[in-house]
Amino acid sequence: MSNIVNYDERVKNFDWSISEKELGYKAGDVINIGWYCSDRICEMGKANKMALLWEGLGGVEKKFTYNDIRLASNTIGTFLRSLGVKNEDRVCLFMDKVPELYIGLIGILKIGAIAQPLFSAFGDESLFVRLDNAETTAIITQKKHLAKIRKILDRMPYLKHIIIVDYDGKYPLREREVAFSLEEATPIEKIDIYPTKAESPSILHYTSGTTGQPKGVKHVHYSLISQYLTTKWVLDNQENDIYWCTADPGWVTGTSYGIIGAFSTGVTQCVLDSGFAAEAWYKFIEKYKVTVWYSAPTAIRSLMKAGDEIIKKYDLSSLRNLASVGEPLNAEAVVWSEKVFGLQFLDSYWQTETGSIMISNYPGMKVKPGSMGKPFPGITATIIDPDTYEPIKEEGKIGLIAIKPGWPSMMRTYWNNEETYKNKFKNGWYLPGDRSTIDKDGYFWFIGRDDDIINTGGHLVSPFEVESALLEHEAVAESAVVSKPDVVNMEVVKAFVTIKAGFTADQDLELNIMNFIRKKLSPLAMPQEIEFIDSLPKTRSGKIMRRILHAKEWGEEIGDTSTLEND
Ligand code: 6R9
Repeated sequence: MSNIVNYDERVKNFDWSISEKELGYKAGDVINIGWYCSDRICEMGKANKMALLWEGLGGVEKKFTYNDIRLASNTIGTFLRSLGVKNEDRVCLFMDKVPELYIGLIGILKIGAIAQPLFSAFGDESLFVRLDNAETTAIITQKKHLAKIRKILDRMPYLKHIIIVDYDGKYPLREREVAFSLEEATPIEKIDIYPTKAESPSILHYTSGTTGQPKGVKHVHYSLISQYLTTKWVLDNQENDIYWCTADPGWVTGTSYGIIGAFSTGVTQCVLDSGFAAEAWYKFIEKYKVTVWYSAPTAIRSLMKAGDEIIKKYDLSSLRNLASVGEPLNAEAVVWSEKVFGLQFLDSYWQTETGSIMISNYPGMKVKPGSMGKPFPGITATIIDPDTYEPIKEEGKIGLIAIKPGWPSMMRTYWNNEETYKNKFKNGWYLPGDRSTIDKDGYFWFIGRDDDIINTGGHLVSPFEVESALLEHEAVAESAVVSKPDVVNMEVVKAFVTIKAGFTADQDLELNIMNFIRKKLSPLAMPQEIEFIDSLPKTRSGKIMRRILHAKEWGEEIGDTSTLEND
């Protein structure tokens, strides 16, 4: 039987105290996610249960029991303390999906510091703006990412420690750099876990905004109450499951469900630290006998593209619950997964700010392929009119998704940006910035974002950030960045660029600019196409009208152009 048993019954009788009771937490108690993800599972008699089965490039394997996770996170926490890292200091995790990333996050939380996970493919500029905003004290990284940090080091006086987890002694360490090897360090049996309370900060996740630099989403230790219960009721993790969350902990899914949800429910999880390849993924599922699989539409579409034939080569019969997040999951993908795996992917909707799943499909509830499902028990969600901010009653009408604030894992603010945080609330509702319809049965159907943010393969990219970076290229005079359709990633980045005199708009320049952005920001933010044009469409007040360029890319009606400069 599934953990949720019956969705409608759970909605009727819901109280977050269900989760608090299961976790043995009472209001006012100390609550430390690091402890819940390791020590508590050991105290429940599962010290020798496998917690993490890790596989890296070339098939290298590492295995950690819950006791190993407990000791290793104590060791990392103690090491950070020995450097002088204190509670509420920001400690960035800037690594590929290596075990130190998973265990490091737990160690940071144990000492009451704030974990700041960042996607390791970020270039130096993406890294700098996020570390600078958070005034990060320490960064834990691998030697392969060191050059990016060294490049921006002079601009970061607050960054006191650069901790390298795989230092090999080949080149001398420079100022502020220090080596730490989990394998060589003496395991620490006991650590004084910092007595964090419900509202103590835990994680700072950066997400893209439409205007301005990325925003630091501040979460607190109480978020566990949501993350634990949603993991149980949506992903349905049970005692003997082998769970695979394909997300990178540089993004929120990888922490809320790849670390906190996984370890706090005491499941055995596996991690594949290599890029996407259909056969490698199927092989991984077969090898580890994955039962619960949380992935993303782009990956599912890539698997569909790879064809049904290769699936027959693998025994995937262990799979029993599949879920997806990050971008719209098309109906075809749900129908396809039922055909090839005998299971439908359960779509789930949420965002960095919400910290946990808000709207979802649930084991046992009827899935309408293409719909995101219904609000999680305890979550009041609706759609509201964009002008009046009043709930929409008419069936089929499009409105802004609106959620009643107050669930445990809601962000507490944007770091150093309370004003933008406040703007996310209207008429007593939290607005995630997405549009949807609701059908007569209460199912939500995603329509699109309510801003210019580009969702490429489930990753949000701010057009503003790409435009700012483009302006730093010597040949670029002006630029406008929009999305364009893509079969696998749904959307990719496209840049319209006007160039300065003396440069030639040719393929070499296009490649040169693409590479410039890839290195500076990330491969995700890199435009897949650059179109050189003579002038950008602007309003009479000089604002670039991305809307017109966007409509052109998507073959849509251009709409009202009465404010255009060159009519
Ligand atoms: C968890 C995560 C959040 C944005 C969100 C929305 C889009 C997420 C979706 C979805 C359609 C779904 N999104 N889940 N769109 N269907 N099931 O992805 O967080 O990186 O902050 O992105 O992604 O636009 O507002 P984050």
